[in-house]
Amino acid sequence: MERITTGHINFTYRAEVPTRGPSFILQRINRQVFQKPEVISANIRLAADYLHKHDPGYLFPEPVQGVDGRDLQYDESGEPWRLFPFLSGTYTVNVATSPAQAYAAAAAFGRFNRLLSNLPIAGVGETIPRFHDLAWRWQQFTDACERGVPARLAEASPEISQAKRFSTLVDQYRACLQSGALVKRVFHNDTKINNLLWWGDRHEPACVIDLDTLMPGYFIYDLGDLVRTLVSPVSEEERDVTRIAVRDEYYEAVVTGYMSAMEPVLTGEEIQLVPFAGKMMTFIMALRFLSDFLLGDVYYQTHYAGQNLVRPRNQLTLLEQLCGGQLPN
Ligand code: GN1
Ligand code: MG
Repeated sequence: MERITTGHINFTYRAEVPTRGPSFILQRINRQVFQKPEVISANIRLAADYLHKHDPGYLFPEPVQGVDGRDLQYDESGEPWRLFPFLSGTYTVNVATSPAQAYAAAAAFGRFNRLLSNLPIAGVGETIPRFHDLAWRWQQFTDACERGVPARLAEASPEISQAKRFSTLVDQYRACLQSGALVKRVFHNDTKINNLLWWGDRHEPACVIDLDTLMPGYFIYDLGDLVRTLVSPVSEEERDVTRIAVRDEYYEAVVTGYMSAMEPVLTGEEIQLVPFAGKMMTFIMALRFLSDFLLGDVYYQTHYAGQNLVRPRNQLTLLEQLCGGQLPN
């Protein structure tokens, strides 16, 4: 069994069963993060049934059901595990290498959003409450600034000051919600580029994966995470901030790719908020990584000391560039 370490939350392995043919993706869900894993399963089931009915040809990776008909199995410590079929002939991408690839990725997530846009949200639970609520994440950040590990507060002092300079984005977020411009629909809520599989032969998107945060949300969350992870020539893990940039033609490709699928769904008021999406999601990730560093790495998996400070430093640099080197107004 081989561990796959690109995700920051769950524990994922590729499991080969030589005598049985296909391989599988075996995953232990992180119970600290997903306190109600059954909600994940129920949401995926609801979406799968909806897609089978309305778009039967759409490739949607569902977990394998056990003989008891359940897709979650608990081990003796009460940890939830599940199995996905491994889709052979596919690969993932961590950084976009052409505007055409960025367009295709954004269009694939846009299509996913469109196909689920009429799924009634009433039956869809929240797998992580207030997940992308920027006002709440700001509150968590200010709390972390008060009760964080003292040595870490000192070490991250430049990043803390840098983050505070973007607080007007929180006001803009609150204003967006209060205006009623955003329509709540079912979204993926984790559209980073490596949550998409590509066909190895055609180099086209195969399917969207990592459906743990499939739940009600706003389109700015999904478009914003696409912008955040597709426009820069380096990923959120890059330590050398001089390599971070907003590639204009990629930004254009992300927005047009996403809109090629979602424009018919979005209202005119929502379309006005397109420029806010990337800034909002880049800021929220900077705050979440930085808060986690301050609290002692309690949420995101890290593979070396200081990784949770590298990440917000990276995201704040990207955010500055998304704001054109200016503070947001
Ligand atoms: C986490 O599970 P993974 O690595 O795809 C996180 C996302 C972040 C992302 C940053 C449940 O996603 O919100 O955008 O890391 N998921 C959760 O890389 O917190
Ligand atoms: Mg993932």
